Amino acid sequence: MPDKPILVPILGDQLTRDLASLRGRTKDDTVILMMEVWDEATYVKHHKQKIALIFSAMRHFAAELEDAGWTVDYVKLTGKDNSGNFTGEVARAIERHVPRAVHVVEASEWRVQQAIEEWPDKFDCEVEILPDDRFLCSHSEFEEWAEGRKHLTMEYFYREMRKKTGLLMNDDGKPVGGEWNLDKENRQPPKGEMDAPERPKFEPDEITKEVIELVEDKFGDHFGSLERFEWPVTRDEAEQAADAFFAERIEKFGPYQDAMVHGQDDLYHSMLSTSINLGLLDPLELCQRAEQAYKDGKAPLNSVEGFIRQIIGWREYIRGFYWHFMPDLESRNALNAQRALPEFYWTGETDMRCMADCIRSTHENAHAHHIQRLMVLGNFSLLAGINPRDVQDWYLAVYADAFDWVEMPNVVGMILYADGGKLATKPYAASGNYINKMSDYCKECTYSVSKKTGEGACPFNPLYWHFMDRNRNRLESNHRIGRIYSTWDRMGEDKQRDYLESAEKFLDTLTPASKEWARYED
Ligand code: FAD
Ligand code: DLZ
Ligand code: SF4
Repeated sequence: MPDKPILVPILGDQLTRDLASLRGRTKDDTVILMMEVWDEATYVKHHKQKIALIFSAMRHFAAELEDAGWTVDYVKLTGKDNSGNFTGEVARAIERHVPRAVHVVEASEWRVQQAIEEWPDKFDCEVEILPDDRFLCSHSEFEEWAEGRKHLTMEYFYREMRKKTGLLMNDDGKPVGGEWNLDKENRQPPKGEMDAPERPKFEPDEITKEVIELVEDKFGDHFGSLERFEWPVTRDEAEQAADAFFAERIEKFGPYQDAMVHGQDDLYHSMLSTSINLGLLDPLELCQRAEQAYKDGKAPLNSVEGFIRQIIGWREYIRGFYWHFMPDLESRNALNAQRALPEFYWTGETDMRCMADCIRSTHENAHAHHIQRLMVLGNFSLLAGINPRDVQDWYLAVYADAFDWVEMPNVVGMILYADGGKLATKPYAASGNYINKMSDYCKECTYSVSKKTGEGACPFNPLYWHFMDRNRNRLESNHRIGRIYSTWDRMGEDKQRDYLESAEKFLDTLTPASKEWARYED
């Protein structure tokens, strides 16, 4: 080990060779510290695949660094005297290595960053906290953009990011194709048998197998199955996954972005979020590859623009939004939603075929695609008035790509409108019609999507009006939604009563989930 080195802690979602804290460092003067810690693995009861993915990717990354000649001090979960948290492990590493300074890249999550900010006072050596420049928009750039704006509309942020990166921009400063956003071309319902090619699946190697055993042993009661662990766990594998997406699926990614098909879990989605979030893939490089696919005539503009928008638009915006509104965001509940999360979110036991299929995919793959998260699971959570804390815990626990910074704005802002309309201009509320139009779920469902009320009616139908009615005071003045109340008023009292009673009857059947699914007891 080097004498008085620089200690570089690398967190589980910082698995990038070009990380700011490694850039410019020399191998003979640096000790890299990586820590598997109990507190991170248990602050919610993460899906088993999520823990296995993070530990396996961390172990592979440490091995790659060592092969490249770096000194890595890797603390395993079961390592002797593991203190169970980042601060405790950095303290122990300082004792072991007596570094002259600690260089760490800021955490992506508020909770962890709070702990890191205490390090300069806690430790008897210099601590330098570096910005995470893997994101394209810095905290100060986002603040500058947000300053003085009443609405933080993603679309305007996205245009700035297009200009900044030059992606899909003409020399005259106008967007390629003349329009910034081609979303209206990206809403095709599924057509017949969808022929989406299978994404590459990665067989667990020895490192992953060992981690899977560890997870079964220590976290056996967490939600999720480990039977199909197929995630890329190294940069090489993640690149193979990206290659396959750009070669085989990006062409139809755009048009079928919002489509849902029973049992077809990936469709044309990239399935790259875990690799991007862990740092195995660079978001800008992916967007440049997408742009190249367009230039080479291999993918249409609506697919490429749609993909780029998700990354430099939504992903960057969501991260900026999180830091702008934290820590208050976590406790926002603008619609005063108080219902407990229903048990079926964990068991999948429901007759609603759409919900059951999304929960099955979540259980099997630690993944569901965006429109399933938004318009099925999210829409139900909104309409049923489930409290934002329970919903946040669920989404944070069950998806392999879930980190506070990205899960929370999507849940609190996008699906629940619990931020009072800071992120979305209106709630994404929809009746069964939407799901029927965009999926093949309804045709074999126990419920009838065309039935509006009473026995056998699709629950989304009465729940939609129940939601509108109970939130009238909060939503009526919203010009994007106000017209809906004229339809409601024209229905007449009998019909309205039918809707409200049907909804109440359905809500009464929901069994609240035990809190132990999501969290350990204190
Ligand atoms: P694709 O459909 O191929 O999209 C490409 C990429 O765009 C994704 O990999 C992702 O990096 C980015 N992206 C797309 N939409 C969003 C978005 N709304 N916010 C941020 N990035 C986006 N994504 C996460 O990475 N982690 C989460 O914890 C997470 N929680 C979500 C919770 C809810 C309620 C909703 C509605 C969405 C959430 N998303 C989250 C966003 C999105 O659903 C996933 O990024 C996407 O499903 C991942 O699959 P994919 O890689 O195939 O994405
Ligand atoms: C999610 C997670 C888990 C399960 N375990 C670890 C871990 O043991 N060590 C680690 O460095 N990171 C882990 N993570 C990710 C962290 O919870 C957190 O999301 C990141 O540090 C970013 O703040
Ligand atoms: Fe879902 Fe309703 Fe369709 Fe059944 S009928 S699949 S509950 S939208």
